[in-house]
Amino acid sequence: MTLDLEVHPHKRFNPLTGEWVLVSPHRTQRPWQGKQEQTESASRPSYDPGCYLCPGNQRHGGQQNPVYADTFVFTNDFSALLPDTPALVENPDDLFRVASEKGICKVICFSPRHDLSVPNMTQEAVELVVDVWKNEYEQFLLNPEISYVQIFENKGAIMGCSNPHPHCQVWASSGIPSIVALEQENQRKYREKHGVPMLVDYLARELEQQDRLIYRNEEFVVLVPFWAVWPFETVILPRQHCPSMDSFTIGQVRGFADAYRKLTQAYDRVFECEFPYTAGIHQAPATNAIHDDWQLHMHFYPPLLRSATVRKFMVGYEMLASAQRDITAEKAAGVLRQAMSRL
Ligand code: H2U
Ligand code: ZN
Repeated sequence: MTLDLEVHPHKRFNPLTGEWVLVSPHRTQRPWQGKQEQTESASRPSYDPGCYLCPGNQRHGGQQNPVYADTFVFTNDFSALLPDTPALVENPDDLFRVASEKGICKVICFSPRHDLSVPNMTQEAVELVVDVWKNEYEQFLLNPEISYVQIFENKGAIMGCSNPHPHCQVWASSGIPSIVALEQENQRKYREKHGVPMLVDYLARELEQQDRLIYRNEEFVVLVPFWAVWPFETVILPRQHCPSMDSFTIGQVRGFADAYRKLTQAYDRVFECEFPYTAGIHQAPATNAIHDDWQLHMHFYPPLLRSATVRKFMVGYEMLASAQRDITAEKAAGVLRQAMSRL
């Protein structure tokens, strides 16, 4: 008997992180009597007087938002990283190690409209968001205190999003965060061994195999990674080698915005709800060194599994032993392609 990836339990390797995920395709049949999530009400006012992100409103810190017309960027009033943290000579203690970390945290409002989210914003409006991301990355590139810029979006209360007003966060830090450092080291090793950036090779192979592809335009491809952990996890990958956003052409800004919109539109169709996720861009450190090992990409980690109200829990085996998934990446890609065809 040969191993059938659609039938038999198996492990898949994530070359970016060096971790394995256990895939158990036979397990989706099990009954579910556990937690049902609340579905979020889709109808919201276009302006909410109680929202701290709406134009003209006051934030918790006492600051007042301008009456902005498209995007709006401000320094997070409750920043996790601060620019003036004192330096520390790292002690050599293997058990109680401490390091200083400086940084700047910002919030980016995508639109003045409280009721919108990326899938129902216009292409032009999402392009402005991508332009802001590019601009933020470029500004931090000039700041010698900053090494890495993490752009991320928490969408939906289930993912810890504090407010439905469309927004994302930027945390720029003096150090390289752990997951990014891991991806960096694995991309470095891959290019050293094969002479080509890992994700450039990977996309070429996915374009040949086709079974995990969801969407493509001239500049970007959306797919379910072979090693996906979350049920409907996806990644947006550039077709060209592109370590970071500062080199984005107008065509890439347009293509990235299009891929981001189409993917989130398809997500909303899967269970006919506002599909929650955490998404974020991984890219080269914001320093002037050459980062040719890097290929920029955007991860989407949505928690829903069976319906708008039943999520995947990362508990038990996942917390103690290894990540695990029930539906295969290929099945998930099929569902997402189906949803994409209904747009
Ligand atoms: P999340 O929805 O992803 O939590 O992002 C909202 C951020 O907005 C959060 O980090 C900040 C919170 O600190 N915030 C302000 O900066 N000012 C406010 O008045 C409220 C929330
Ligand atoms: Zn609002």
